[in-house]
Amino acid sequence: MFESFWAHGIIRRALDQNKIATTAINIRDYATDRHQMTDDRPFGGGNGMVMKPEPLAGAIRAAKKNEGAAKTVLLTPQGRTFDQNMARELASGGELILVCGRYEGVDERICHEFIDYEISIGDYVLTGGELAAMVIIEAVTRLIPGALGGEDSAEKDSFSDGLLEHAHYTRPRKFEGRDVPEVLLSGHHRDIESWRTESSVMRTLLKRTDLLRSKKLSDQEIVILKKWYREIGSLLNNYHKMSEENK
Ligand code: 4FV
Repeated sequence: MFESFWAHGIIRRALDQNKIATTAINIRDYATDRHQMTDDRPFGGGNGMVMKPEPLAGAIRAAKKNEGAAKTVLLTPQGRTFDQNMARELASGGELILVCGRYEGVDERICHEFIDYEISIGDYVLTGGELAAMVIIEAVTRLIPGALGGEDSAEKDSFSDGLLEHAHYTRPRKFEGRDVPEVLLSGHHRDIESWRTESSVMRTLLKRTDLLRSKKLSDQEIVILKKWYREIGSLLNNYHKMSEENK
């Protein structure tokens, strides 16, 4: 899974530019029994299998041998939910050993003795931690300066300033009868910038109000929200006045 993942796109470019280095370690190579078992039945009964501690301990120790200071991360629904802030934290940190579980999960003693962080990519259950690890590698790599190359900067991404990104338009100017907002064709960069800020604020208000609640609003964002607050206020007043008149 990982070889194909990092053979393409920005991960491939970041590897070629030595912005990142990646290694995949096969936990089964550290299985200690002749059947190379990496999972076994849960103590206490129940369905599903649990990852055995010995192969995991062996694999993590091997990884740590190469990257002494690396932090070990277990991908698990039990973990702190991954987001752009955490991606920024990890992008400015050192090496990461991403431990990808399978089956029902890993023996708890591995969590106690070998895991520094538990990270979840969301409240749903995957078959393995691999996809979650890839999500983290992708989101973190995009934040490494130069990893995205000149044409694109992660700075303008959604969540980069705690807001959703503004609406995007490209050619043709008219698509199936639908136009592009005039301001974007005007060449007035300041007008375009304020249109985009308003687009971000309103999309965030409509789609992710929670983000606005947890964000320190800029003066410009407050002006935009107050404008719409007044707009909605006068709409409601007119509505009430009309309903009164119709009584
Ligand atoms: C998961 C998540 C996740 C749980 C059991 C792997 C699976 C299996 N990892 N965010 N959500 N992991 O569902 O990170 O071992």
